Amino acid sequence: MGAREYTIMGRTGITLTRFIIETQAGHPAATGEFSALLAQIGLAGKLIAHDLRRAGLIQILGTTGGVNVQGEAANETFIKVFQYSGLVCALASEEMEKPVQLPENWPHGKYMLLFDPLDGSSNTDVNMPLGAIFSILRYEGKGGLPSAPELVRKGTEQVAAGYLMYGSSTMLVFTSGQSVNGFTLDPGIGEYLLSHENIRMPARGKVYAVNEGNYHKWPAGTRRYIDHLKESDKATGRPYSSRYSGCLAADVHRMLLGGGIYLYPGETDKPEGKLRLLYEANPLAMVVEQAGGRASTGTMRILEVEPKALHQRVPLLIGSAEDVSLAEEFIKGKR
Ligand code: AFP
Repeated sequence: MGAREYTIMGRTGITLTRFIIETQAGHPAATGEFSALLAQIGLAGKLIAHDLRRAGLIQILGTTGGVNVQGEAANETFIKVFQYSGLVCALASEEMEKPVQLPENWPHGKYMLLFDPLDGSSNTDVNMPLGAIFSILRYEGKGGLPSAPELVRKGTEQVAAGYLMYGSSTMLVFTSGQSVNGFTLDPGIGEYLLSHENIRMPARGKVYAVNEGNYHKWPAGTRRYIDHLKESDKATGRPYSSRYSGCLAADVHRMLLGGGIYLYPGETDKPEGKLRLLYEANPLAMVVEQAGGRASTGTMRILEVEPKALHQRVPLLIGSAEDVSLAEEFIKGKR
């Protein structure tokens, strides 16, 4: 049976481990490296979720807190899980200016992992959802470890991407380019169970997510689009509802399941917006596209943006295909 013919049907409730084994069985040429990498991401998620459950107790227990202490801890967890795993040849974090120095005389795999270890970190203090976002690329170089510029690759070159979400449950959602599947951690048994199989986004939603406090800094087209969503029109389901958590992964997760649009546009004082192309926009764009949605800068597909730097920022519109297309029309001045 060829890889293309192999699909997992009706498997809700199976463990992540079994899902990985079965998916790998559909790819006879697979070495198992990729499967192990996904399993390790699941492990990082469990360790971070465990830490976050205690975050609210940190002050009570007198543990020293600092700026973004949970973000640094989550970053350390990712590094510990992968640095000596032998599964990656590069590791780069949104939290660190340069890629992690991997041990030279140690086995390494062919994958490069880029991650945002704690997305929405300021939500920690107020017990709101948090996330982590990851992008996986394959290194085609001949031996040795890739240099930092070799990690700067277009979104279309990603082989897999996904996010972890720490909300009322911990979830792992990812795609390796064929479908998007979501797993929910059962804390009782410490296993991720397939809870959202082959996620497909509605073509349109009824919800928008944006930091509206920045309204007066947005380009005119973006302002007009948001004004449009607030108008009343039964035929097009307006006004839309507004929901914004301050955690990109959580907001995109909402759109993935129920439809709608998330925006972080460019602003007068930061024309490229806030979000990072390689750590946030590209991986979420891959997930959303695989679920039938779209991700755009306002004028072009996110996955086709030619990156120039590891920490480059980009304006982001992401969500249901028809919502993103309409937003683009406003931004391009066609409406
Ligand atoms: P942090 O991870 O630094 O807290 O930033 C979170 C984030 O990148 C994304 O998750 C949010 O959607 C966005 O920033 C929130 O930014 P604003 O506070 O400017 O709305």
